[in-house]
Amino acid sequence: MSKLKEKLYTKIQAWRPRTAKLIKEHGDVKLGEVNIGQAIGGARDVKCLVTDISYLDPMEGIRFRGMTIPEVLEKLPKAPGGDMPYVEGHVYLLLTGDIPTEKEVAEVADEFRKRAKVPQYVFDVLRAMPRDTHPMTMLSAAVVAMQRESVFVQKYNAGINKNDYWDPTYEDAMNLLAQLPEIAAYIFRMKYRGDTTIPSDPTLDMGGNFAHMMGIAKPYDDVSRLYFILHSDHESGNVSAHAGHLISSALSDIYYSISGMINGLAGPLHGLANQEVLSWIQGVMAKMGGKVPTDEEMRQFVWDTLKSGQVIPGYGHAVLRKTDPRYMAQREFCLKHLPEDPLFKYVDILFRVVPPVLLEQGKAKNPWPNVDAQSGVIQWYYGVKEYDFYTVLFAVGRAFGVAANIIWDRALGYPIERPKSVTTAMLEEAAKAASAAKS
Ligand code: NMX
Ligand code: MLT
Repeated sequence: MSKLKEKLYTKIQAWRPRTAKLIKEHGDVKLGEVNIGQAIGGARDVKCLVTDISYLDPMEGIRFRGMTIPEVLEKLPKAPGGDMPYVEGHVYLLLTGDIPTEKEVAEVADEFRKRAKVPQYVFDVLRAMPRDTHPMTMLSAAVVAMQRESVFVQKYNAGINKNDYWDPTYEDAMNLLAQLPEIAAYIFRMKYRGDTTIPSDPTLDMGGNFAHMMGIAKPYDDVSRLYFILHSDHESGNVSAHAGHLISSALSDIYYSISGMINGLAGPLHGLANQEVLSWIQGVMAKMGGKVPTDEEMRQFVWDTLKSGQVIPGYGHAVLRKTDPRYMAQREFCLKHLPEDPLFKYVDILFRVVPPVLLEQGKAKNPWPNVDAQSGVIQWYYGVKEYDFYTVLFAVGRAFGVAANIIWDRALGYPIERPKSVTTAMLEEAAKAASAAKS
């Protein structure tokens, strides 16, 4: 057993009695009530999911294992010569809740290295797809094609004890995570760089190797590390994390679950917003003939978009009620590395202009930018101008968090998810009864 898996098992054993006690002794304690608005309105604020991997406070933003983004970026061991932590260290943190030592990071890197070989048939599947297929479709297909590799399925069919489900789930998760960056880079080079794919370099860490396989020089290794860490998790209720959890609750293996996670992320209201931001800004640039607009010109453009019945991509959030700290972390990177970039200047103007416009319009509950408003600029600057690809980068990062959640779901024996639905007539009945009680 690897050191990480051993440590995880110790943590799981210590955690299980807490969950068991809550269910057994306090299962009927109320966390809140559900009203009609929530039942129709996408279950906003309904507290019915449990995760300890991350928590999203509306005002503060995400904490991974109790740590804010600046704390995570400061405390995790860093790749030599870089400013950003190893992705491998972040995986250790997500899984165990502890900051790893350099040695522990090296052990995780070694574990990933041993699992990194992507089966040839995955590349064959990708190559058989029409080249103009969206890269998210390719990624999802590649992941689900690998389902035949599932250790969980083999063990399940052999009659494994429920208590041990987490073990083959860990095996599947670590195998998939080790291979996902290469699959993503392969899609990129095959689709957008004339099919000149670059073999993996096993001497590099995950971020460094991803930059190498993308064919992009430093500091893109740091960009990749930052990107994968920032996108890794956003508690359980967002579409991608929830999709992964939901699918895996049926004991579908990690390949089915992560493929489903990718499909959820591919919607324009969720992860695809990062490509929408870029295509939208390109539209502004074309209208402006490339010149940087004044605040007033940009304001007009934002209003035109709203008046045509579209959303402003990269702004708003279902939970956050302030600027997303993931936006701020990327903004800081831009201010350091690309302050004069014309696209960054556009994004900077939007940061000033969009929130007051959304406030004036009065619909969006959160007028501030989310993670997707800033991320494409960095990719564009380092040469990844094919913005269809941006959500693939989000997906690789998100897989680290969702996989950690799924391993813990299996360790704590979370059951199949099955909320109850009602009919419109039942809601009308409930509304009538409430009105009668009031009068
Ligand atoms: N531009 C225009 N209108 C907006 C925006 C926006 N950025 N954000 C919310 N609204 C509207 C929303 O469409 C809704 O309108 P209506 O009443 O006509 O249906 C109204 O404001 C109330 O919505 P909220 O309750 O504030 O937001 P909700 O929780 O329903 O949705 C998002 C959250 C993120 C889907 C929404 O803010 C949005 O569509 N943003 C733009 C797309 C985006 O950036 N998505 C990425 C989110 C982060 N991620 O990576 O997943
Ligand atoms: C995410 O990272 O999943 C998004 O910010 C969406 C969300 O949390 O609702």
